[in-house]
Amino acid sequence: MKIAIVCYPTFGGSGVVATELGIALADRGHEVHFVTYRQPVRLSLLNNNIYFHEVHVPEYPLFHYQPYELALSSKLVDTIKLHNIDLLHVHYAIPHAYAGYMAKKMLEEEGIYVPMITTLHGTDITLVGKHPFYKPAVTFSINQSDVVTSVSQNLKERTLEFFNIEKDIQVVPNFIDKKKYSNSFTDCQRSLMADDDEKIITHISNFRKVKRIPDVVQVFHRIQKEMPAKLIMVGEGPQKEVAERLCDSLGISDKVIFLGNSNEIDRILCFSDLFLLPSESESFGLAALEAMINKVPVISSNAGGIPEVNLDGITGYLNDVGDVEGMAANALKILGDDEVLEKFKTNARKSSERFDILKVLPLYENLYEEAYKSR
Ligand code: GMT
Repeated sequence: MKIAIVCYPTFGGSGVVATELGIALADRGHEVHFVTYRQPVRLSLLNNNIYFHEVHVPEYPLFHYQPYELALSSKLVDTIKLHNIDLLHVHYAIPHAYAGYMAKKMLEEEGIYVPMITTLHGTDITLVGKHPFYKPAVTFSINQSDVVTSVSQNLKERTLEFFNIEKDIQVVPNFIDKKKYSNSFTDCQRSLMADDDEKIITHISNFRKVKRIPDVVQVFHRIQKEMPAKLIMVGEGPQKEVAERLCDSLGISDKVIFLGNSNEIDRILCFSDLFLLPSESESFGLAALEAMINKVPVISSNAGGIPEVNLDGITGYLNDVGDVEGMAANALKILGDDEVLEKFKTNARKSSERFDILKVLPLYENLYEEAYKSR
């Protein structure tokens, strides 16, 4: 099939999922066209089934806000016509489903029918989408999609709760590619980050408020009182400075390493002993899954879809949002005994295989076929 994928090209989970999906589809022989404003961060174009079409938004002084949706829908129309695209898959409802719908309608005027799959990722529903300013347009564009998927059962339920949705929503979870990790765990180079006796605790995110970054620091603060440990903070975002200041005021700055955005997530996770994800809301928690495939147990909140990924007492522990005492106690339960740590590491890796791409990709492919047939 010839598939156009619209996504955010950034380090965020929805962009990562869309990019990895496109790469996997291309490996399976599909022709994949990414349409977005910058080359997605995890995309290398070394595959002759992958194309990238950049959306340009010319600056014009009359506009207080430059009209990205308009430029995107026009680019979609051109790309779909030029490359005879069979199907459009948009990731993150805002504004992609809206722009996709407009492109579909313009193409229909010319007798071209292209089905649209919309994948809901999380904050497009739970945070931004349900805001009254956006809600009517988001509801409309979800209902106008030919197929709607959500990345967890919890996100499906939240979507049905917040919006008046007439469409069936299919749950297609985030995924990892197990075969990429078969040779890992041999050369982790942990000595680059910590002394031999120190445990390494890691957090990776976009440092937005929803991630509850101060809780990460508070949990670590309690852990390092009981055992030698380092905290590695990976990512960039508005709460990074807050975290730096908090580390300073708690006197733990020398034990916390801020690495910024990184393309070497697996290398970092390879030498990590524990992953922290205390989010306020999280539709799935791709970062937790990436930790688990790298044999890293997860201490997380029980928000949103996280319990579908991190299994309490098996791959890590779940606590209520904000319960930093409980999270720290559970972290110490795992880290305090090497045998227990090893058991959790093994469980994390094994459990992550539920989300192997070989299981998830066919779910998308089946939906594509159904949508294509029903044109
Ligand atoms: O985590 C973020 O804030 C980034 C966000 C995104 O849209 O890129 O991630 C969302 O989509 C991911 C991929 O489906 C999910 O794994 C994340 O849980 C979800 N984030 C939230 O719901 C906060």
